Amino acid sequence: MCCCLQFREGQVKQTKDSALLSTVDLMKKSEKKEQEEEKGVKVKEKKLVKKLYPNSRLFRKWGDDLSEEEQKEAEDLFQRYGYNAFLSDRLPLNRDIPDTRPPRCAEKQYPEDLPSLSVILIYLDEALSVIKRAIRGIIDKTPARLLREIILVDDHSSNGLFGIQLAVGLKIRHSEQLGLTQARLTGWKAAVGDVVAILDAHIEVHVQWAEPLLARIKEDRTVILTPVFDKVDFDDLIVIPYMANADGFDWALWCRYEAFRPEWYALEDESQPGKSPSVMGILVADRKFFGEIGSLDGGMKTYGGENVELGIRVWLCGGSIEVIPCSKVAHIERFHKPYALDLSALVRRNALRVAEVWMDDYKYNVEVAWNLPIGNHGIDIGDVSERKKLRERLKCKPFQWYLDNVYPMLELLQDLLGYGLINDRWPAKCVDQGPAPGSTPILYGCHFFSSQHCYYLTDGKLYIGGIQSHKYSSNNCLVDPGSGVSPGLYQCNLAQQKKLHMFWDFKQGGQIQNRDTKRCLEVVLGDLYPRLVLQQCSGQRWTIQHVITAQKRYDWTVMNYQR
Ligand SMILES: [Mn+2]
Repeated sequence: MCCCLQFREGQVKQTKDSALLSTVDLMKKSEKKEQEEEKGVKVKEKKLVKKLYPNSRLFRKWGDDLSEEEQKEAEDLFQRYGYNAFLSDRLPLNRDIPDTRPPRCAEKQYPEDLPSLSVILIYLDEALSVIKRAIRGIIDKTPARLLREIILVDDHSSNGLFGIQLAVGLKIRHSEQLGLTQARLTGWKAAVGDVVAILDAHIEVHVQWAEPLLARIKEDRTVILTPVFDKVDFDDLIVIPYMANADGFDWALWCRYEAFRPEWYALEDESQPGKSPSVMGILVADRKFFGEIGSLDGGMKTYGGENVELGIRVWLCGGSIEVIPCSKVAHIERFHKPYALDLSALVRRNALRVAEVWMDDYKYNVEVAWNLPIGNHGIDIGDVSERKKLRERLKCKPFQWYLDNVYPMLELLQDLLGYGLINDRWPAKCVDQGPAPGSTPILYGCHFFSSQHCYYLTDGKLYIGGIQSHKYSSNNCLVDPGSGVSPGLYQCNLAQQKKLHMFWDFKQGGQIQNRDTKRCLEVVLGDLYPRLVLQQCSGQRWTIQHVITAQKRYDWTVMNYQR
């Protein structure tokens, strides 16, 4: 999938069925045993092999018994693909993977007469055995009467299209690298089945993955679906079961797992489809409906944002998004991705594009999340006029409707007066949340990362170290502990409960003074370096990077109240 599972893994609840996890292990052991039996009864001496790559992530829990030659080959392939292609080359293409669906899924009956399916596998620099295993699984686990074709879309890999033979299907190669969104669009345009499943090529489908998807789309062609991913570890390729979650995002538009709405949990049946604000990137849709609702934004570059754009658009313009727990796909989480190393600049650009077209005045939240000046970010987002016309043509609802009805957990960030880096008379030093986990903010060389992003609110709170996008998350508030010279940083809700001194007076270019204790946040020269302290105000002045003017705040608030 497109998005950033590895960045947001903390969100995921995993089931701990070690029996399932050890399947591949058993498989490996039995293979090894056979090899040894072939070689006769000679008892092999266990040789100690030198570890050539003690720091490589590949060998952390795998590869102890490889020769030096094999280690070299495995490491080379790992550097190239971001996963263990060496092991993949040695596993059967039809290896068994555990059935990780909720138990009730196996009892479900699906109609015989279902729409036909085109499976689109997009890839860039993928190991041949990984692609072949994906194809083999799709052919083995999709009823032949339903599988119309498999389409491979190669986004200009350096290793070419290989010699894969497809009985039913197509191979398409981009003549230059166009990015994930374009690769998905290329596959969709070429497809002829009733339904398209647009997947990554580093996946293995589970048993009966297609039927629940096709049955749901047969019921309602305006629903765009996503299967549930299991994680395949990049090093030992073991399948780790993930439970179903909704797919959400933060205001920077990084994707993240999200709880379903309360109605889903009330069903007490984890095999039921759940509504979702967005998709992670891979998707299943009625082929024609997908076109009617504007497919994907072809102006997206390389990576990121297109999944959120799809989610918002589908909900606002007459469709909906669901996660289907009975359809599972195991997905290799790469250690590193083949696209550009600095993905964040691309995600930022794409996120601003989504904001401009779909978020009305809430687009400012995306600018705040990326620490850009409101209404003046200066970043080229390409031409969005066609997407704006599409929004009009489809008569889509305002973004407020999405916030109210689809993703009410998004925090609205309405009460900001200023945000960004805070610094004082040492221009190269900034207020920083300090070593985590800790509760003492410090002065540190300005590096512009989120540990130095500060937010000053209308009620006098001052957050340090980033701002949360969701109502269930807590920010960290600057407090005056009342004694000592060190300022403190506490979760705002705890600070509020404990009635800590957490409200500050601050105007651009002025002092930062606590309302209760009247002490000021100031800098003193320590023995070696300047230190951040609380003390009797001496008139030290501070500036915050971006100020939200009264006029802008007024527009923004009025806009929100009007709806
Ligand atoms: Mn992927």
